[in-house]
Amino acid sequence: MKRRAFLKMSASCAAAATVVGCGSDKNPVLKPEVSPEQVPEISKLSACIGNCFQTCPLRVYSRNGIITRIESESGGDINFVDNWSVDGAHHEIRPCLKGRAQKQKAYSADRVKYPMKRVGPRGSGQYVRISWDEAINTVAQELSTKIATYGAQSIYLPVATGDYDYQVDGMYAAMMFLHEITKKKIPLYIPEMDFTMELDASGYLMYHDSYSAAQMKDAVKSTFGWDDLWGTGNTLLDVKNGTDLMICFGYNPMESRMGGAGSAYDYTNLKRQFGFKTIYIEPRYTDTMVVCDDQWVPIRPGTDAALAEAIAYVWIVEMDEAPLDMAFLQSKVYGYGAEAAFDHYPELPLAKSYKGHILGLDDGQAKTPEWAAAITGIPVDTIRALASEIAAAKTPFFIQGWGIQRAQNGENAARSLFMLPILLGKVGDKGTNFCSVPGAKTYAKPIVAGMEADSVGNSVGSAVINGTEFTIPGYKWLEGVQRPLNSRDDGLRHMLGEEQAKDHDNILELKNPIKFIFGNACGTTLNQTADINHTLDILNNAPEAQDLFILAIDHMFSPSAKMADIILPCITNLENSDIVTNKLDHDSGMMVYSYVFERAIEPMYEAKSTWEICRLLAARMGVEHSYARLKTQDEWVKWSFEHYAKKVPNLYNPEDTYESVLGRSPVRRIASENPLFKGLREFKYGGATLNTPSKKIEAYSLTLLNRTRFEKFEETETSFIGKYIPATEGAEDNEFAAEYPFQLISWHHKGRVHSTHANYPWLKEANDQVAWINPLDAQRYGVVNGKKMTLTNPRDAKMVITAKVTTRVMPGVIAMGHGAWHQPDANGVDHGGSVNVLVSRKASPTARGIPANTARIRIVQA
Ligand SMILES: Nc1nc2c(c(=O)[nH]1)N[C@H]1C(S)=C(S)[C@@H](COP(=O)(O)OP(=O)(O)OC[C@H]3O[C@@H](n4cnc5c(=O)[nH]c(N)nc54)[C@H](O)[C@@H]3O)O[C@H]1N2
Ligand SMILES: Nc1nc2c(c(=O)[nH]1)N[C@H]1C(S)=C(S)[C@@H](COP(=O)(O)OP(=O)(O)OC[C@H]3O[C@@H](n4cnc5c(=O)[nH]c(N)nc54)[C@H](O)[C@@H]3O)O[C@H]1N2
Ligand code: SF4
Ligand SMILES: [Mo]
Repeated sequence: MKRRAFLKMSASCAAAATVVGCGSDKNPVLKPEVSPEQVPEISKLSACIGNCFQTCPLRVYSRNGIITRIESESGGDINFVDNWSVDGAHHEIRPCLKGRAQKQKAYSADRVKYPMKRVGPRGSGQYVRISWDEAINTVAQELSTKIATYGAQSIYLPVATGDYDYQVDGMYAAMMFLHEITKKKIPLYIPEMDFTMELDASGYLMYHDSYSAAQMKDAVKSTFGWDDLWGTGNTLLDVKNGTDLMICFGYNPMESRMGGAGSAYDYTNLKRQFGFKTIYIEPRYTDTMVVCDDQWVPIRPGTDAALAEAIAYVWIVEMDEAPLDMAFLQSKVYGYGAEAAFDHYPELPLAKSYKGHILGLDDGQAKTPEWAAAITGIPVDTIRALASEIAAAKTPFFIQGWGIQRAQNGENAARSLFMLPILLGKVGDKGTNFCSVPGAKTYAKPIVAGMEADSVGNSVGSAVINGTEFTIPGYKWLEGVQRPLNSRDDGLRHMLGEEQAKDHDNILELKNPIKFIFGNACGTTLNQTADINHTLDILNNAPEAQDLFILAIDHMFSPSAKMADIILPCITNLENSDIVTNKLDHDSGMMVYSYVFERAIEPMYEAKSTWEICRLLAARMGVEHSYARLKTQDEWVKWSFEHYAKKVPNLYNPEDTYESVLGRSPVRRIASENPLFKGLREFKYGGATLNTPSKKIEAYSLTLLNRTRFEKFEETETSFIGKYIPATEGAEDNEFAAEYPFQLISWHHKGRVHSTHANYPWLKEANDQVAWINPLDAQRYGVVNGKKMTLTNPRDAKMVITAKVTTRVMPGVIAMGHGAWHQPDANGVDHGGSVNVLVSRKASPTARGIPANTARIRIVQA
């Protein structure tokens, strides 16, 4: 945008601003004192912070304090040569369009400029400006009152990923602060020593599973006994060890790992070099297929498990178990067939085993390709051909993205897909993968403002700050607002584990509903949670929500921020400084990198960092000393760098200091193998065992069986073997299928990271929010490409959205990118294309995760 146009826009916002955050024309920050042309352009190294996790460096140019342009970082580490890309020495961590468009983030008309107080219903966007003093006093007062009245457990830190990459600031600052105001000692009795020790814990409520991969994490635990998902997938680089076939279920790195150091780059390069074939099983023809196509097998959403079972049927029955690794199944897998009793576990008859289910001994239905064809929409011949092709592969690399598990029967589907490599015994071997997202060992969040986490990459909340006493499945928060959650029905957990539940009739229950939501960088209070209309209704009208207080710390007046009672203006990454380490094993590709980034521009308006906001709250509540521990935010960044550098000696040079690395290009190294994946090899060929009750891979999950002692699962939806279970509002839901003929799915779109970046005009122009519909369906329902159509679901929620008529989506499915901002009209009809308006609400059975890809809809005829 031209500068003049920008100033004009600021002014017009000011004229319109009664209740929203557009600034007044008194804004001092944006008015340069000399003409911009007289001042030389300078550049600073910033970082793209958020939940895409690739944390690309941004080279930000500015003149007189105002950003002129953002480019990729082209310097650095010339000695770094990767050994997988064609031009390895030049492998740069290039930002995608979202990174480069962030000038429009800094100067967005949607920015929150001052502390704001809500004066209308939640979601209405009616706010008035208040002072920082009033805001801090009110929030501190609310926190104190809620803790005194309802207990610390009523303070909830929700799934909120907008500033995930910060090391010192952001979510970690919020956790540090909440810890300080709710910390407690938890007694742990050690019977062997007849001794009770005291553990440090946080008293506020947090989540143990997020919106990303709760069902997958549950599936991994149920099958392999791993407590976490991170550290489990094989590196893509391992394809050089002979991978001859890649089988991808719902895997689209070209959009969801699209940065210069993301797996999209690795994958395309490896494919070019090693030439393995890929089969993609997907309802859509994705951007990844556009670039790296071999074979697309369209599948109805939520039915991958049925395909997996039919492939297993062909291998077991039609090929007489020939492709199976029987020695492996017998010695390393529990429950492929019948099993003898052991410990207190009863005998497992054939009918209840995996094989028994495939044969139909349990339900009278053999899982033939004919059976699966009717469910999946994949022709019988294709299923048989897939089964033989996969069986013939020597080194198959199975990948499963997370779109499949982010569904109402997601954990069953994920486990069912794990069975393909397990049956073939292709587990832990070089060049294979066990049907998960590929990953690599990167450096974890090693230092969080003075607290050390472990080196593998603990998930948020488990180890970063000692652990919170109680955690809930992240998706359950809205029910948590309505009633106190418990361990039996809701999966509430205690930091000491399930044994704690025994004391209270096998139930652990919170004392009160959630009364305070600390929404820092949070979109899950509305836009990112299933069934937006329901969320609005509960938060506005439920009796229990009347004294609920929601705080938003955000830089945008996003739809979710507008649920808050008070919104505090946060600086953007461009106004902040922190240390970057690419951390989660699957999100960035096979490169490890780190850098310390500078403030590219000064903080704008009255915005402050989350760290600073928490410091003010801490001061008001008398815990500033223990929160800040005599350091400023920048001093903690410095401290973190120094401790990080010492901890990871191969990354930085010994002579590097904070001062010398601040603003310097990233250091880069090649990532190594994931530890848990490596563990699978030791499990297969060495004496290592798994942390499951049988100490083996569990085709029949005793882990899950054990959980039934403490938790209540819906019987019809839960299975101890990974199998296809029809979902409510899923592919086969006949109650809805006739009237709501389409299944709706969403994907993680290149134009946004969830609802973040959704409002920059450049990005909107480049990525029109449209709904994909197949030409056959369009013709049948009179839908015209580029014209609006109205979609509705069984709860009568409605969305008006532009149709994109394309063969890239299979018939019977409508698909759109997730994360577009909710824009309801006066009748509550969404015009923003925010998919969660239409998504179903019912949580998945055992992980209790979001059913994001489970929805039935119809097109409302004009
Ligand atoms: N650009 C961008 N990148 C991102 C994000 C973002 O918002 N934008 N988000 C980040 C985060 S937090 C996460 S958790 C990851 C998410 O990573 P994923 O969960 O893997 O990404 P999705 O796009 O949700 O799903 C992957 C693919 O699964 C397909 N799919 C959906 N349902 C089914 C099904 O039933 N069967 C099959 N076979 N395929 C199905 C979708 O069409 C999609 O192409 O991405 C990360 N990266
Ligand atoms: N239907 C459907 N729903 C989904 C998904 C799906 O695939 N389909 N995916 C799910 C997944 S995997 C995830 S992880 C969740 C993600 O959902 P969220 O974690 O809620 O992510 P965002 O929607 O990006 O919300 C982040 C908020 O933080 C703000 N923000 C961005 N950067 C900063 C910052 O630096 N500081 C502060 N203070 N605020 C900032 C943004 O303006 C925004 O309001 O969505 C889930 N919801
Ligand atoms: S959104 Fe992700 S890939 Fe794009 S610039 Fe930011 S960190 Fe890099
Ligand atoms: Mo996610």
